[in-house]
Amino acid sequence: MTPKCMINVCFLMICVGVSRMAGAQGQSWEAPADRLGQLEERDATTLYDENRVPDYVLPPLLVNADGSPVRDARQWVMRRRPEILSIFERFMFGRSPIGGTPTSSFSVREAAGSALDGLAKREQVRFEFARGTERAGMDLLLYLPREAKGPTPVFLILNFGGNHTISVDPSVERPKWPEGSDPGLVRSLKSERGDRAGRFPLAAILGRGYGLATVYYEEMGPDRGDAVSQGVRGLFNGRQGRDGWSSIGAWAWGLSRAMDYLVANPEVDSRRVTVMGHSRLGKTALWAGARDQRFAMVVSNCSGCGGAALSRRHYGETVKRINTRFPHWFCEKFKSFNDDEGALTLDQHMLIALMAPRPVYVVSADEDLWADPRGEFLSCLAADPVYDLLGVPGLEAETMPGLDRPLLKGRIGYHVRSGGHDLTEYDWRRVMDFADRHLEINRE
Ligand code: GTR
Repeated sequence: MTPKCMINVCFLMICVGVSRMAGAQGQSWEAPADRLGQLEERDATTLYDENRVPDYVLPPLLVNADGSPVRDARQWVMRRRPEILSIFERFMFGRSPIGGTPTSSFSVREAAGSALDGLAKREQVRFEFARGTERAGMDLLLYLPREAKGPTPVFLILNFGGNHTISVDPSVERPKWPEGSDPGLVRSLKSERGDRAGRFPLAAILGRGYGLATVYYEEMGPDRGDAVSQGVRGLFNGRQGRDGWSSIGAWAWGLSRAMDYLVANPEVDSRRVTVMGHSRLGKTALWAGARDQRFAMVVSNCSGCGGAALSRRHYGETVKRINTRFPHWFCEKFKSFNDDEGALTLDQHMLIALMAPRPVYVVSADEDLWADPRGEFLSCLAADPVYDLLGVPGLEAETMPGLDRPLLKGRIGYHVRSGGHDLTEYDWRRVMDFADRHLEINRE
């Protein structure tokens, strides 16, 4: 172990210790005992006891692959950052795409001057992706505040059930699937208009001067292991290797295509587009933000294992569990680490660090122990030295804050919210507080 590594490990160990002490004084979050008890009873094979978290050593962020230290911002940008991005590509999310880029075009199918009872303007945009004779596509729904005085900052977020589920707006189109598609295999065929409206508090978002753009994730590639030949990955069928792009890779690629459109839309403030996602789509938002630096800010909501949480902690969902249940989310090579996360030259603090110096916000939930709230916080903490190196404030605290006590000051923001695995209006409001501050939104 290099001396730098030792320092990192000791630092983390001290932090964990201090955080427990602070918790005893009621200031710092501790996993709720009743929830812990429930989970341990339900599933004894999963580690939920903080005292049993193994000792681990995180791969150093500021040491190059050849062992030399990263001395300044320039070395980070020119050398270490590309090195880390490439490690994530090769071992986790896969390269996307292999063997040429598909063409991507978009057309505005509908532009309505008024929607949502006069609160918004609405656009629906169709994307076509082509490679040779193969075709794929996706639909983007954009709401902008109707009274916007200039280009609007926008949140771009994938949705789980179809664009028609995010509000009861009757004019939003359902995704189109080939005649006879099986509703058992396609989530959006079963979902109803407005089903997921609770996760998209549009009045609050638009009322604060933000726009919202969304795409149904499975249009880019069905969320199934047997669907590699469908969606955008289908454009490269037969060309997948062990590091060929994963489903998350495909979804993240789609987010960048959506960004191409937002950049081209003069009503959007394209220098203030935040990519955001919940759960598996939080993992996707992190990967999209790492790959595409046009995203000014990145938000991970309850992303857990493979997202913001440190894999080496083994707490809650593990690499093996996620690779077994969702083998298509990551590339084949990631499975080699099922029983040995320690052999990985990456951990998730490095994914957070790839956002630097841009603002990144991580949300955990009190009862969502499967996603390891503490592991998400420690990941933010371990990413902090890169922000420091780049001369901007990172995480403002060294111990976990209390429940519902957001950390908004530095460019790494964090909160752990009351309740379970979800994306709530409380989360949105804190994320907007953070965005107001760090994207320097001028409301005059
Ligand atoms: C869970 C999975 C998590 C999380 C979640 C989701 O079952 O274990 O990693 O991503 O699904 O995306 O809903």
